[in-house]
Amino acid sequence: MTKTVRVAVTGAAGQVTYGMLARLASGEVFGPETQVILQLLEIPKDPSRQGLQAMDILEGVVMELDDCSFPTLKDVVITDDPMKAFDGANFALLVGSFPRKQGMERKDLLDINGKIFVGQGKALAARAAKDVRVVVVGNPCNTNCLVAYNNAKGIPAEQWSALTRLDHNRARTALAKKAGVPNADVTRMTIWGNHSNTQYPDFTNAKINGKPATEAITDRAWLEGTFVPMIQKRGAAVIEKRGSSSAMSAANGTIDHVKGLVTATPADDWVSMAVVSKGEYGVPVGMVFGYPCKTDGKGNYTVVEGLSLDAFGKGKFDATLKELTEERESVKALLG
Ligand code: NAX
Repeated sequence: MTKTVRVAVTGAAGQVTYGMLARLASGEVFGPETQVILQLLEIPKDPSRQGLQAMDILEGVVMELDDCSFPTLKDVVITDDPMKAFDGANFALLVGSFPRKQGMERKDLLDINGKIFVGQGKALAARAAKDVRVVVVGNPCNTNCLVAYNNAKGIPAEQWSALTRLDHNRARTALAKKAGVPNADVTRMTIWGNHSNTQYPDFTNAKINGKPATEAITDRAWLEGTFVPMIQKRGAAVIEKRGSSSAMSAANGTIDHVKGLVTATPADDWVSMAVVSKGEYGVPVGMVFGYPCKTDGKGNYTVVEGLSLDAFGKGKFDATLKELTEERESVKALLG
């Protein structure tokens, strides 16, 4: 055991995190030679409230982590103080956020969550390790990432990302099923834009067995009229069946995202991540936008440039860009 990695996780008593923590601790992500310290953040206990609270649940989760007896898990810290949770963190997985409640406008959600991410951005800047990689999962994840990044002076843009990997995985499987091939045969999937129902899962640049996906799946009406809306609304479809939002698959997407950062992307493939734009594909500089990315295995990525979109794709791209522009406008006051 030569190396130690500190992984801060927020929303640590939640459903998504429950599917992630054992995998982070087990060596699956950081390897058998790396010791993991989990630094878990939850909201403070409310003494006026009766019954089980997030901190109680988190204590139970920590008992379970102990009971896994992972040789790679060095320590677990639980706290309600972001300064403590982010102290020396090499990775910060920001999963916790305020859920949308019935009757709430998207703007209200952006506002409540925006404030959480202002504080977490500042705490990350004050306490995280210089090499910290921040991954935002809590929704609306692109804009939460934008807010945190803008309030974390000193943490470079290249160290921030938000999760579109679950959408990527969903899209990949859907194309594989339609083409009747194993999931692994589908490569170069891209989720453009926002992790929301305006995202564009790009079938035009995807490959199946190294050839354009549109050669394996020639039913363009299915691709445009069924596949795209199915991926855009997949989260809602899971809620309808399961009664609660995607958790196992979201945890898996987050694990894939982090693995994607610590493992170089294969030469003939790329991954989907929402990252701080440098203006690629005409997106305003500084916007957190879903792109195809390649990673070097050392936490660094580059956006894959030079892809073209047809008229259908351009329309979808513009729609998701418009939504992110509006989201950015509505949190303008929080951008430091
Ligand atoms: P849960 O409600 O089960 O868990 C969220 C946890 O966050 C709760 O335990 C809550 O106490 C905690 N929390 C709230 N505010 C906090 C704060 N300021 N600091 C620390 N912890 C805080 O939700 P879950 O199903 O786990 O989903 C977590 C987040 O992931 C949600 O925002 C959800 O919308 C988002 N998702 C994002 C996905 C993506 O692909 N980007 C997909 C799945 C998931 O829906």
